[in-house]
Amino acid sequence: AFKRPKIALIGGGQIGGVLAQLCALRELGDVVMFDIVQDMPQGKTLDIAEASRIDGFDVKLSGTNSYEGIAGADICIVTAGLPRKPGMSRDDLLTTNANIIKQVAEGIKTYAPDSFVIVISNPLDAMVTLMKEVTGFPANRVFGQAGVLDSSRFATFIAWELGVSVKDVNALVLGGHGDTMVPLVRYANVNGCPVMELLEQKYGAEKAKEVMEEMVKRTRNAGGEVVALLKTGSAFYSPASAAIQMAEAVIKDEKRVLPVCALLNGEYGVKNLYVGVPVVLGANGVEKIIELKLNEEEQKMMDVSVNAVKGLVEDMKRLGFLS
Ligand code: A3D
Repeated sequence: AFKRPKIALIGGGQIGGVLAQLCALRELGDVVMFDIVQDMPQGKTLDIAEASRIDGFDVKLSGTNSYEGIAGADICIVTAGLPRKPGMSRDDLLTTNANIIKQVAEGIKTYAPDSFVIVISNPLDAMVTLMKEVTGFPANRVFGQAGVLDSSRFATFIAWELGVSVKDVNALVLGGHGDTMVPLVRYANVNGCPVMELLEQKYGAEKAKEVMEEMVKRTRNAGGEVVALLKTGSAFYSPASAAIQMAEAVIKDEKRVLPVCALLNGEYGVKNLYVGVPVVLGANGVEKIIELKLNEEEQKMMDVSVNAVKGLVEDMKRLGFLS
């Protein structure tokens, strides 16, 4: 018989709440929200469910404090863990969040052994690696959200700068989810028109370069910019939207081409490491990794970013989280 997809949200904080609401508004499936805080996920999902008549969605929403509640989930979206505070880097969260992700991974492995897992918790690349190791799931079923958001941020800044609709901007950010991420300037375009050419028309060649450099810098620091303004947490609307786009691609077998933190096996000269790259996302999760030909400068930036991820993985090994 047909059955509705079951979406488990592990972590019912700021991002978790928006995820639940977006799942409902888009009727992606039934939602169960897990959190360790007693009654909170039950309260949040009750609140969202009570808007169903108004918004016109019909899905089941429930909250739970025990992993049994996620039994049989088709897809798990993980936001459990602490967010950054002003002045913190994502890497500062490593030990605290690794302990949390270890527990979460055990819970998923036991109760949702056939699920796809999208990790959002930071430091992203390290937490996805740990999730993969503890669950032992195949790589096509364990991946991370970072690139969809980083790329959307880059596209937003380009749209603002050029005064064009953001709907027409395509921009791709590769690499790890940290200060060394790699916005691909050469491929950025407005409905097929190269962004650099448009910037040169507006400013001349020299100034165009400077303007692009500023946008690249802002993209790399975009998470920190929001943290500095919010003061009590980090971005949560946009990360939720990004993860929902990925979940939808899997649930509806869309074969979307999206930047995803995926396990590389030789692509981009990287073996056995989670890095952000464009992939085809469909009913089998990460169905294909797309390997772009990078020029020398891009490859150099990619190498720096890959080395930063390697450093994180080394730290996790030193701390005993990874073997
Ligand atoms: P927050 O609102 O604090 O929510 C985290 C939730 O996790 C809280 O409700 C906690 O109770 C819960 N939690 C803590 N320990 C456990 C546990 N052991 N099991 C289950 N739940 C637990 O944070 P948030 O929603 O703003 O952010 C969540 C994570 O996403 C953080 O690590 C952020 O750094 C990260 N984040 C990633 C991105 C990316 O693009 C990768 C963007 C923004 C935030």
